[in-house]
Amino acid sequence: MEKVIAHVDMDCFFAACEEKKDPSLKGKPLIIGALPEDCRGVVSTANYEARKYGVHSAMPISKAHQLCPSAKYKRPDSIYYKNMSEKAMNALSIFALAFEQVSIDEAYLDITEFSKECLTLQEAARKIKKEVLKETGLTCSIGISCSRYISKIASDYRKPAGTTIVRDVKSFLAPLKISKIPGIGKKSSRKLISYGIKKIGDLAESDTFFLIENFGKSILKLKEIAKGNNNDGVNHQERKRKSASREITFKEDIELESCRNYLSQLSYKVVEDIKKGTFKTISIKMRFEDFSTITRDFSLNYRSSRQKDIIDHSLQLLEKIKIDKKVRLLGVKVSNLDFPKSRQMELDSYC
Ligand code: TTP
Ligand code: MG
Repeated sequence: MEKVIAHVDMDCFFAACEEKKDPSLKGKPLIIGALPEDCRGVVSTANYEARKYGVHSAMPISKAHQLCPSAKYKRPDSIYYKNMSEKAMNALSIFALAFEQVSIDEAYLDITEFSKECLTLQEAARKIKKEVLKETGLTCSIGISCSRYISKIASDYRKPAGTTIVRDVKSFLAPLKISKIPGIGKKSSRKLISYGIKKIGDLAESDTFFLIENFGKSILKLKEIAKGNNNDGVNHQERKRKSASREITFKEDIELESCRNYLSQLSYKVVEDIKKGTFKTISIKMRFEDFSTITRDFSLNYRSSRQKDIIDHSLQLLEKIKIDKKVRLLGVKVSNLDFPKSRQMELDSYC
């Protein structure tokens, strides 16, 4: 492959984040979105156990409740998901010559150079997945091919935690349902099926004049994709890091006052992460024994890169917390980041 494009998509992202936050949710059906008592509203996502009952994204919550009344239902925690997304994207971007995040849980990576450092594309995928798992504790699925469209289709092919490498594009695509092509919505796919075009291979073989007459000229790009003639690359975005954070989940819940002993270790790692960067805002996060979570932050009126500032201010934030519960997780974050030109260039050349 001349150009190697990967599409990475996190597995049942919102549900996986909730399972990470509260591991007791694992292995049982979990539905994120509206709650059944809301009556209205839809499913944002469901974990794979709930999907076995037919529950899927955008389904009315009342229908989901009929199909799977025993599931746990949770409202989305957008701030937490954005934080996890940021961690996943940071982890992914180090492998990419060009990097393009396209939604909260998916990105395109041009890994042409990185793949040369690996013996096989399977090994490249393994390393990327391992890094994402290390940084987020979550799994993702990867599709790799010479084109963004094909890689997007491929990342969905073996979910969850799958890797699909496509070399012979035409024969990979031919047996897939027409709806698998990004850009073909429900309406178009129904119309194509009504003309007997059920599989991507059928579209590839369809008469061009017939297609234009019935679907307009824009279908021709999709026909070219169906024929395997597409090598669109990654639209590179500059990636400026917005925050850096480190957390510890304790093996056994600890007393609140014992948290102070971990600030030095956490802040050291945070400073390592941003290297020569500077920050203005320092935050701490605590999750208690009952899984309730709080965050507190403080903004300096100057830029700092010093570990001591993080320790001093997180200690002050800690001392103001008067909650009589044991602590399960402690996190330290710095945000409002800035990097000197050379460091930004280093980051940019990485991407
Ligand atoms: P997706 O990647 O489409 O779905 P997913 O990550 O939950 O599952 P998969 O393993 O199949 O990739 O979407 C990412 C997140 O976006 C998803 O976890 C929840 C949110 N989302 C909605 O809120 N509404 C929707 O209709 C969809 C499709 C997703
Ligand atoms: Mg996903």
